Amino acid sequence: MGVALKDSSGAVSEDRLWQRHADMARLGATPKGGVNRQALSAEDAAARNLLMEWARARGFPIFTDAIGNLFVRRDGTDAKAPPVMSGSHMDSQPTGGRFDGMYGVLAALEALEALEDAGIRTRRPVIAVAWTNEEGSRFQPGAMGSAVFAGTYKLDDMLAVKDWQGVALKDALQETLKAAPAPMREGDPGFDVGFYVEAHIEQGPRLENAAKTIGVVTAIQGSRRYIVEIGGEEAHAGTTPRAARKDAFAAATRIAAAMYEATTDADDTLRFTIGRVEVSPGSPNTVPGAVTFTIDMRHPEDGVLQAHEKKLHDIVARKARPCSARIERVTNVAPTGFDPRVIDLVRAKAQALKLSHMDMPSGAGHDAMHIAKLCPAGMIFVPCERGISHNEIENAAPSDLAAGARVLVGVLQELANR
Ligand code: HGY
Ligand code: MN
Ligand code: MN
Repeated sequence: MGVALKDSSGAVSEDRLWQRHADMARLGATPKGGVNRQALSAEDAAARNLLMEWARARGFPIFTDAIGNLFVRRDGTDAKAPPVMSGSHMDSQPTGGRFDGMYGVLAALEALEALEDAGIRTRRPVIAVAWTNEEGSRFQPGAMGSAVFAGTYKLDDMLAVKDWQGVALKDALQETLKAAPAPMREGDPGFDVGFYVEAHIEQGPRLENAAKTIGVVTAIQGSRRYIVEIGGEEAHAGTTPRAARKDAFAAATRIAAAMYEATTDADDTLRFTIGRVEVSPGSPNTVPGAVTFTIDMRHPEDGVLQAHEKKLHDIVARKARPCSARIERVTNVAPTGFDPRVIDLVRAKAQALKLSHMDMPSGAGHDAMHIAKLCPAGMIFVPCERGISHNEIENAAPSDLAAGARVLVGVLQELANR
C-alpha cells in the first residue's frame, strides 16, 4: 500500500468515473443515447454484474438482501461500527438518461476506490449501495429497496407488487438474483447505519443557471402518488348516442382537466403530473369502458399536499358521472429535512476543494428520503445540462461528476472516522 495521501479526494479519477458511466450506458442503451434499464430487468441484472465485477477486482466484499439491494463494502478498522453508506440506484426510466441514479452508485464506488488508492484506513466500514427499484416506473411504489431497508414498506407487500403486465416483483427479483448472483445477507433487509450521503445529478436547472458546481442539498420535497380508476361501459362507436354513453375516457378528460386547474398555483411550486394513462379496450371503434391513470403530486409542504389531495377526491366524486370512479393513494413520502451536521460537512468539503456551491432543496425524490429516517443523511448535487432528466438526452460534464465524487469521498472519509 502506498503512503497515504492527506485526503482521498485527490485520489478520485475523473477518467475512471467517466469511463464507467460509458460502460454502464451500454446496458439498456436506447437509440437517442439514453438508457432503458427498468427495475429487475435483464438490463438491470447486467448492470449489477458489471458493478460486482469492478468491486471484485478490488477485493471489496459484496452482498445483497431479500429485496435485491446490492452492497459493496470497504472494511474499517472497527468491524462492529455501523458503516457509513453512500449510493443511489441503477434502474432507469423507460426513456431515461445515463446519469440519473447511476452517478450516485458510481461515485460511491469511486469513493471506495479512492480511499483504497490513497491507502486511507477508516474506523467505520464504508459501503456503496445500489438500491432496488428507485424509479417506480415498472413496479410502484418507487424508492422501494431503500424503503424496505428503512422499514417504511413491508418486504412481503413489495414482493407481491405486480408490474403493468402482471409480472410479480417476487418473480422478477428471483430472475435477477439468478442472473446476477451475490451472497445473500440473511433475514429481513435493514441494518444499523452510521451516516448516509447520496450523490446525484440535480435533475433541474438551478445549479447550471447559478453557475455552481456543487449543490449542498438541504431537503427533499414531499411526494404523493395516486391511481385513478374510472368505470364506464363499452359500446359501439357508431350506434351509441352520446346520451346513452358511459364513456370512461370522456370522464377521465373531465376529471384530469379539473385537476390541472385545481393544482395550478400562483407561484408554480406545486408539481402535478399524469404520467401514465391506460384506456380499455383500446379499440378505435369501441367506446372506452375503463380508464386508469397515475398521478404524481409534489410540494415542499405536507399541508399543501394534504389540501390538494382533498381537492382531487372532490373532483373525482363530482366529475365522473355517468361513470364510476375511485382514487387511491399509492405513496405518501413526507418532506425530508437532511441532518445539519452532514449539510455543513458537504458545504465545508466543497469550500476546501474551492468548488462553487449553493444550498438547495431537491425537487426530485431519492432513496435518501427513506434512509434519512435511520441515520443522519445528506445529498450532494452536480449540474446536468439544461436541467434535463428523465429524458434520453440527459447529460453531465465529466469534471462536474468528478468534483461531486471528490466532495463525496472527503465527506465519507470524515464521517467514517467520527
Ligand atoms: O421521481 C423522482 O423524483 C425520481 O427521479 N425517481
Ligand atoms: Mn434518481
Ligand atoms: Mn429518476
